[in-house]
Amino acid sequence: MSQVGIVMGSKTDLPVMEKASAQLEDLGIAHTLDVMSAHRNPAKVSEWASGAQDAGYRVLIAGAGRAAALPGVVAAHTALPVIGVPLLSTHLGGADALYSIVQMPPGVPVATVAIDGAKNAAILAAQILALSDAELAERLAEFRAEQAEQGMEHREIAADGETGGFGFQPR
Ligand code: C2R
Repeated sequence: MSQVGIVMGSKTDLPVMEKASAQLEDLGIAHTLDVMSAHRNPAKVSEWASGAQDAGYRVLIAGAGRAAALPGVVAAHTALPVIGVPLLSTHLGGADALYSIVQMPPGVPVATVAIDGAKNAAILAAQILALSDAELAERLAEFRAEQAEQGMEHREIAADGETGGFGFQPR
């Protein structure tokens, strides 16, 4: 049964939202990926979000660009935690979606990550699930340790002067 439901406002959002899917895959978390728009298919969004808890989902991730109503509309229809991903668009640089998603009225929260922050949305979803899943908590701890290890490798490469221009001096 899928624990995380990822939705996005358009199939044009897929290249970014796939990163959430890839991260969940890496952590071994069953999930679904779907396109639906609160503006274009409001009845579909309402039906999906209202039934999400009964369908077995534990956390929802909603990505949208421009006038990004989708994450808020999903949150309005469910008691599950909803993570919103504002997506970059050409005209307003993603600030349009960021403001639309982050400024939810009191009472209906959406946990908002960075513009195009689909990977972090997946990690945050995993951290929520890990509160009641010790094995997942262990995998997340390994992920963090590997990440820290890679950070140290980057510092060593930079110290050797082999970076070809990281643009910083390690302390
Ligand atoms: P198209 O590329 O399909 O024209 O969509 C989508 O997330 C996408 O980034 C352009 C942008 O419109 C966004 N969109 C929303 C919603 N539905 C579509 N923000 C919604 O319901 O919030």
